[in-house]
Amino acid sequence: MTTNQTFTMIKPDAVAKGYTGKILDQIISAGFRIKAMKYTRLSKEQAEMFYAIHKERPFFNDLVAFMTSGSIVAAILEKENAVADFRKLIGSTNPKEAAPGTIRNLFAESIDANAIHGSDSDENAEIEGNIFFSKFERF
Ligand code: IDP
Ligand code: MG
Repeated sequence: MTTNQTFTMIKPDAVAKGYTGKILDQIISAGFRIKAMKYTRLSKEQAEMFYAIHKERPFFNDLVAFMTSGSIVAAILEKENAVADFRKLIGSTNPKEAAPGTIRNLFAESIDANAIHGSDSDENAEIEGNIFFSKFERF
């Protein structure tokens, strides 16, 4: 099922550097509507649940430590073709490979501290959004 929604997190590196406003501006300018948004901090349990798919990867513990190191901004976004268009807007996982003008190209410095998350499928967008927002928090 295509919902035209995706889920994002502005990661602790970008929030700490004061890029939240600039990143939200890019997202809104690209035509995404904010359906829900929250400034919060992940618990270890939440970060481990969120990234469970990567738990066998060598960087898993570092990833959980990084994602719990500071505040994040979580949001559900809506647009036609949301998942694919948002992945394009944020650019490659490694900012060194991210296309010019993408959010990771502009605001990320390394493959681990890469400024922003974007869901990779409609199914994961639904699962990830549900970790952060109840149905009463989506507008
Ligand atoms: P994505 O965020 O572009 O979907 P994934 O492969 O799903 O990339 O990885 C999830 C997150 O794990 C990345 O955004 C990044 O923060 C971290 N990560 C991915 N690959 C590496 C790596 O090789 N070293 C350290 N961290 C990594
Ligand atoms: Mg991913």
